[in-house]
Amino acid sequence: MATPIRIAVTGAAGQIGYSLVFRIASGEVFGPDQPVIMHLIEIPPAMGALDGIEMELDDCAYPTLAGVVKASSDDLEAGFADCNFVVCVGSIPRKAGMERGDLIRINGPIFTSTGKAIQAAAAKDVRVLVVGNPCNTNCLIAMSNAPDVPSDRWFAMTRLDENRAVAQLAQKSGQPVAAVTGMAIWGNHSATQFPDFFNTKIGGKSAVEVIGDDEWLKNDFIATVQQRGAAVIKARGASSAASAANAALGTLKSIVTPTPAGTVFSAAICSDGSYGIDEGLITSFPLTTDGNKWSVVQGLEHNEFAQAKIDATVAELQSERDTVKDLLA
Ligand code: NAX
Repeated sequence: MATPIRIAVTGAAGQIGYSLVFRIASGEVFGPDQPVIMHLIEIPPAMGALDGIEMELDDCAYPTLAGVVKASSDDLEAGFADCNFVVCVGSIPRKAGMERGDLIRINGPIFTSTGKAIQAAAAKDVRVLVVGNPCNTNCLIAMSNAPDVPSDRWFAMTRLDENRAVAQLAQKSGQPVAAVTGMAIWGNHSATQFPDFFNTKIGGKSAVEVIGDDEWLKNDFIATVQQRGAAVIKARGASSAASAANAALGTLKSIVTPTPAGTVFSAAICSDGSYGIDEGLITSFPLTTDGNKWSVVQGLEHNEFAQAKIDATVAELQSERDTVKDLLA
């Protein structure tokens, strides 16, 4: 029997958590022969809800689930103890009238303590995925407060944006989603993100040629992807949850599995300076991995339109970094 992998999920009793923890426990990420121990973390008032989730996990009788650890956000070190993966979902959602800068200042402090506790208690091989918004900058704060954890172990989630973009292109072209390859999100998980359709293929051909409508791609497509979260809230009365959990699962699978030839995946990582983007900024890029070490896909060309989009989203990330300067160690 393999040694269990320990995986912590903060905000485990929230909407995304409720979908995510069951799918991880079921073996969907690490496979049917790899036991997992779930570490569920919540704020003190939600600990009762975690008891219910633990009961339901028991009642799934997953052969892959080797244990459950519950911890309160007041004792993050207990929550992260020996964890190989930490998925940071827990944060305060944006409320009506709140500016993005307010949200950054409210959630930022959660991530200073998260970073410190990860450094103090997690396993030496820990990898961290930040989902809670603003996820790029929250990830930057946590990483900077855990200087002993190598910078290539930190990820912020832009996979939901990638999946949304792939689905839109598949629908517009009338082809299956599997025909869409090379789609990557650049920059911030926000309304400035750039889904790079210029370097995307549909059925092996340039997406621009297959779609044959530059105006749709430059305007409707980008806007639909950027505004999809708001559209889901409007329709459902609640923010994306099942699709967000699915994207978190997809990100975890992509970072532990060698990337199939001819494909890429998106995640925000600590920029290595590729494409002139500030080293150290948590920025979404097209990535590949051998299952252990990721690399940014090199040699992609950006025309003036694409470069302007990338510059704008990077400028937003730089300004978010300035907003939280005092939280960076
Ligand atoms: P919910 O409000 O349903 O759940 C959040 C949970 O986190 C709650 O149960 C709350 O008690 C808990 N929590 C709050 N502070 C905590 C702390 N300090 N430690 C541990 N737990 C804490 O929100 P949900 O819909 O699950 O969304 C969670 C986060 O994901 C939000 O920040 C949201 O903006 C973000 N999202 C990120 C996406 C992405 O693509 N990166 C997409 C979906 C989602 O909007």
